[in-house]
Amino acid sequence: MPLDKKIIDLFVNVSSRAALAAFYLVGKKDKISADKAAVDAMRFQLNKIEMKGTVVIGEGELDEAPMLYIGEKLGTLQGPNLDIAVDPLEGTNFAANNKPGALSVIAVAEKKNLFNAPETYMNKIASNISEKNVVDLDFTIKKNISNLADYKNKDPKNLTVCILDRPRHKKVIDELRSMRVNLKLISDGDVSGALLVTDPKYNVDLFLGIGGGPEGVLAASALDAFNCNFQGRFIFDTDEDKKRAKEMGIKDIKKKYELNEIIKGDSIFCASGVTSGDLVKGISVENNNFYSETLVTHKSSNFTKIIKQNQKI
Ligand code: VTB
Repeated sequence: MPLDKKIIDLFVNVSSRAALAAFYLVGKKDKISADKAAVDAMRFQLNKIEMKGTVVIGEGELDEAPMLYIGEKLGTLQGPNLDIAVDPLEGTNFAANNKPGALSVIAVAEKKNLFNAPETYMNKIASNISEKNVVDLDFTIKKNISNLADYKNKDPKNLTVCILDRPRHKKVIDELRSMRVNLKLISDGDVSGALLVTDPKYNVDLFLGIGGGPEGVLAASALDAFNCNFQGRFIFDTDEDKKRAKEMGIKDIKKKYELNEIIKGDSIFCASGVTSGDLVKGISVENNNFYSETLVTHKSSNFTKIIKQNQKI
């Protein structure tokens, strides 16, 4: 059953109020407080919504975190049964250091339709090509780039790949450089990194690399509404990770997840800017009002839009 379009505004309110709360701590060099402010605001707003909500992706696992933990029940406990994924402050470093790109992010789907992701790393690939077998997580970098170049009828030197700037990506980055591919190296924030493939105006043809698993699921929720492609494979390095995967019901820990295995059915995704970045502008406050920008998607109504609001604090 599709999610009622009327509830979109409620979730835009959740992410924009969380962004406002984090905004007050932008540039304070205190990512923990900024994150906590966003968590508290998100939780407060979510609890006002008429729904039986369950956090499937949150700030911590089970009893680890006091707030917005996986399994936490939210809302008035009347109304639709919803699964909720949150990243109240995606890019805590950006907020702490007053750098572009901090976001408050939430994704919502009907119960059992949003993947319950463990807090491990995930190897990801995203593009705006919905056909299979053009780019694939299991192809070599070379094959992905040459397929993409053929598909887009572009020279590899005119393709741009977005990837987190991490030592673990050295080999991939070196390979891309040797093919003269343009790089967009990001220091954090791989939810927005993945979303740069959604519109040619961002000039990113492919997103790839290893980042947070929860961030992968959040990005996939939005990419689904843009009819883009995403694949991800969790990385379970330690015995503890493997144990946790088992507890979460993941049988094949090497499985490559397709987009429609991560997010099913209808969904709503909202990402509000805390600081201005590629996707949306950050919060600004004037007198008793605040201005926010939120990237919103609603899968079933093909809705993908940046909602700009000016409202009372
Ligand atoms: C990414 C990014 C996050 O963590 O998932 C990244 O989206 C991955 O972890 O903003 P490492 O920093 O350990 O590489 C963040 O940068 C921070 O949560």
